[in-house]
Amino acid sequence: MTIRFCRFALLLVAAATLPMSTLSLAAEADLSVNDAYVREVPPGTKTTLAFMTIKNVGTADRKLVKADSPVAKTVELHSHTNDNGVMKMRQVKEIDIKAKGQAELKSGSYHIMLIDLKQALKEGDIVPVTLTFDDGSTKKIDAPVKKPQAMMQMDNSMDHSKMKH
Ligand SMILES: [Cu+2]
Repeated sequence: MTIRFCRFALLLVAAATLPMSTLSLAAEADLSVNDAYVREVPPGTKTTLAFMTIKNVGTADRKLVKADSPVAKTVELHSHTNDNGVMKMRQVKEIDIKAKGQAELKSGSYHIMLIDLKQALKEGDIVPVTLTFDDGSTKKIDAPVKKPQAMMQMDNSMDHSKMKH
C-alpha cells in the first residue's frame, strides 16, 4: 500500500514537471505592451526611467528578464520598495507577468532604468526598447518621451543619479 502510494506520488511529480517544456513554446503573441513611455528629464541628467504595461493573455506565467535600448549604455530592470517610509530602488532579475494578468511598470513601482544616456531625450523623441522574456523571445517597442506628470512628484524628489545601482 505504501509503495503504491509512493509510485502514485512520483507520477504526479513527473506530470507536474512535464508541461514546463511544452509551455515554453507558448508564443510571445500572448504578450502585448501598452502605454510605453520614457520620462523626459532635465538636460544633463544621465538617467531616466521607462514605463509600460505588459499584458499576458496566455495561461502561463511569464517574466520580463531583460531590456535593452540603444540610447543608454546600461539598461536595468528595477523595483521601488518602501523602506521605513523611504522609497528605494533596487535592481531585480525579472519582473513577473502573471497568466491572464499584467505587469505594470509605473512610477513608484517596477520600471526600466536607462543609465548613462548617450543622447539628450526630449518630449516627442522615440526611444526603441527591446524586451527579452523568460522563453528567450524578444519584443521591440517604441516608447515616446513624455514630460512627467504631477502625480510623479514623489519620484521627482528622488535623485536617481545619486543612487547606487
Ligand atoms: Cu531605477
